[in-house]
Amino acid sequence: MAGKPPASDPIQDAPQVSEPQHSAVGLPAITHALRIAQQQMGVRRTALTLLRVNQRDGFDCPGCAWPEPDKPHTAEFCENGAKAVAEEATLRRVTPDFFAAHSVADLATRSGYWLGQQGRLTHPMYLAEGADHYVPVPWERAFDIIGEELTALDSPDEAVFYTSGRTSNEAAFLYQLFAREFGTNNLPDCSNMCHESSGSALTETLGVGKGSVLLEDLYKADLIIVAGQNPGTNHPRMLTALEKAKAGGTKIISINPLPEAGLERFKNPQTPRGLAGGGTALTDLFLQVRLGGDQALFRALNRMILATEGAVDEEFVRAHTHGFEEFARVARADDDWDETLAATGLTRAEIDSALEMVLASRRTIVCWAMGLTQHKHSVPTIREVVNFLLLRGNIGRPGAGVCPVRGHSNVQGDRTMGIFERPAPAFLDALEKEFGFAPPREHGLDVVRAIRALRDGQAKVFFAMGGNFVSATPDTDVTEAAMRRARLTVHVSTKLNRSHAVTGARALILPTLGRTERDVRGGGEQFVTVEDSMGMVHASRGRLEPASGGLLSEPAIVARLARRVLGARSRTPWEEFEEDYATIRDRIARVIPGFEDFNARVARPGGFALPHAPRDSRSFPTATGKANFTAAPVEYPAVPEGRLLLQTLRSHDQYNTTVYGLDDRYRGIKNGRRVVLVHPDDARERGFADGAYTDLVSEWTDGSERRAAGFRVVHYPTARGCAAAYYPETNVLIPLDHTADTSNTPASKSVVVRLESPGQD
Ligand SMILES: Nc1nc2c(c(=O)[nH]1)N[C@H]1C(S)=C(S)[C@@H](COP(=O)(O)OP(=O)(O)OC[C@H]3O[C@@H](n4cnc5c(=O)[nH]c(N)nc54)[C@H](O)[C@@H]3O)O[C@H]1N2
Ligand SMILES: Nc1nc2c(c(=O)[nH]1)N[C@H]1C(S)=C(S)[C@@H](COP(=O)(O)OP(=O)(O)OC[C@H]3O[C@@H](n4cnc5c(=O)[nH]c(N)nc54)[C@H](O)[C@@H]3O)O[C@H]1N2
Ligand SMILES: [Mo]
Repeated sequence: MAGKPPASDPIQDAPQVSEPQHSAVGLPAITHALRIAQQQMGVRRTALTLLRVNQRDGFDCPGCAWPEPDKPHTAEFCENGAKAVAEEATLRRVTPDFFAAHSVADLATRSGYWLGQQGRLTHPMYLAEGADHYVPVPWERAFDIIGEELTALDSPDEAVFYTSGRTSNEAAFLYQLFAREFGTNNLPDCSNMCHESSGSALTETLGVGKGSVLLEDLYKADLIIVAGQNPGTNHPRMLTALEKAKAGGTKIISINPLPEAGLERFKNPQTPRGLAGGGTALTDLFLQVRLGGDQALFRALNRMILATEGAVDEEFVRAHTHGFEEFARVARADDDWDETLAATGLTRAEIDSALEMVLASRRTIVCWAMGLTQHKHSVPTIREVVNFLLLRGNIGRPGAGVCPVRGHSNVQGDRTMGIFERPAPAFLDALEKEFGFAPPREHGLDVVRAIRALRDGQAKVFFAMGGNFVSATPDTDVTEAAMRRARLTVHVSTKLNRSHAVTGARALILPTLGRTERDVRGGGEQFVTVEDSMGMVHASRGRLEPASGGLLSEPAIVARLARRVLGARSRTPWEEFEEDYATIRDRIARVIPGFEDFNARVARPGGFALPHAPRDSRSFPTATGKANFTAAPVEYPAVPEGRLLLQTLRSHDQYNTTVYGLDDRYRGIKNGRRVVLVHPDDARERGFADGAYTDLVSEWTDGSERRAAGFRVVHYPTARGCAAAYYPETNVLIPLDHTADTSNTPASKSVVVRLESPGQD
């Protein structure tokens, strides 16, 4: 059964596998981070830069969206934050000479890892129609080219303006303002692929699409449930918070098909005990759920709570909620334990133990990430989590609430600033009043719909504020073909990535400043602001010299583009915005609730918290004016005989599509990414020994198949019937139409696949 990976494999994968680890961080993490950082930045710059991360006068870590504690530790960074910083603050450069030496066709054969390793972009670059190479282009000419193509469109809705979640509040606010003055709501963003399901579920049930807890709530909770999240890799500073909560007596349940090392045991690198000792055991109860089994699990807990005398917080339910009777009726009727156990893969005893902990807790928080949001039935799953919390009054009191843990460092802020293809009418009214133009009212395209529009020739200009659209999105072949149909593709980027090599007829790369860099405009030295996962807004100020004198900041790029494209028809003071970001914040303060007196409040150390009605006053701005119970039927993915359910996830050495290295230390994998983790019994049943090679073939309801070739099978203790492999390599397997109901998020965590020996058909 053994085979070799295909010779064309862009990364020379040679995975070596050892036992998965049972604890996270500690000294190896620091050594690993410093090694990567010093390779990119050298010793002096590494020390200077890392000391500024998440400090009050420093910059916001470009890694994850986990909040900063009130008094940051002098080294309030984590291994993966350090890698994110090193990736940006690298001393390597991609200059016009690099583009002269490498044609676009050449770049398209390179791996994402190789492209990212080349360094920071230094000059605006232009690929003319029919040309083989990007050539340097002056900024003003770049804006002219975009202006030409945008003006030539039949309708503003033929343009798409994508955002990735690192963009600051100031840049995001200007960007959506420009798109809407231009005439479209086509503002898809990475959130569409990320926490959109959380936003959809929470807006409908609680009236606010954001989390309802602050950092201090974690320390007050009796019970924290972490479902579908791997904080050891993706939100490492969350482990410090969990450790502190544990020290105060909090219990933790983790729900995951994989036993993730970080949740098992944490060795805090910022304490001597964590560095030298055995660390803290975090998880009290591990529920090894099947992929997509969470809705069934929470429904089972809910019906058991309903059946327990005195377990429901009746006063809260009466005073603050709507729809309880209908929900209780449906949940009580759902009493088929065989189905619950089949859907969850758990035993009755495990669910009983969870219930015991739930009933013993007066204050419960549920944290979640992509394991809950990227399934077909994600929205009803998260609504069931809300039902679970509402039943015992766990919304709007200290130590309790919903905690969707966001990904990109400012993805939540971008949405607050209006990066949304379906803006609320009140937001558009406020824009109209402030800026004196009539914003388009029709909904725009989200990520999946934008790809369809490009594919079908209905969208012709694609503009990206950051990100790596063709690698992050599903159905790689379809998406890349769609992108190649565009008239013009434009990327505002810090680093080279695959989206620069898969272009429309014409293409531009606009290099920009990163978080770590000094931003000096006509009005003096600027700072920007961001909002973390818990709705705290604070300033971020870079100190490093920019990677090149040729860079423009994101706000400056948008302002100049707007002047060129909108010309005299815009009454917005773009020039003033470009020179002094405080003037942008003054406008944000007038348009967006919660930002009153923005400039003064953000000047205070630590920033300020945005209001959150359910958290602050148990008031719920929903259609019913109350928190809504919902009663959806339980769903879980159907897996045909002999097939596995594949989740596509992150390794320890990557940031989304940016690959830092080829190791996934906690999972025992080294020097390779083309691996598929399969339960030993499932692998053996299919004739695959540990170390054998396989193709992954996904099967879709319309009978079509997609193939990702040459993966090494790793026998791994995942839940039965489930498999795991890294994204973005596996995005070729996910059909464009395989999305979550309501939120339209690609269902990247439930892909039906079969294993097939290479060469076998
Ligand atoms: N270092 C680093 N940090 C990051 C990122 C990164 O790539 N690298 N990405 C950032 C971004 S944008 C995001 S959105 C977050 C992502 O953070 P995570 O959501 O932690 O990222 P994933 O790797 O997708 O991991 C999904 C987790 O959910 C589990 N899971 C999968 N399916 C299910 C399920 O059906 N049920 C349950 N209960 N669990 C399931 C998986 O086993 C895994 O532990 O991290 C952010 N931070
Ligand atoms: N199969 C599968 N697909 C997924 C997921 C999954 O779990 N499985 N996860 C989804 C999720 S949660 C997300 S959030 C998306 C991520 O989708 P994106 O946000 O589009 O992708 P990233 O890989 O984070 O983008 C990396 C690029 O951003 C640019 N960049 C970095 N910093 C800056 C900056 O400060 N400014 C600018 N202008 N550019 C910058 C660099 O050029 C870099 O190459 O992927 C989604 N895709
Ligand atoms: Mo994300």
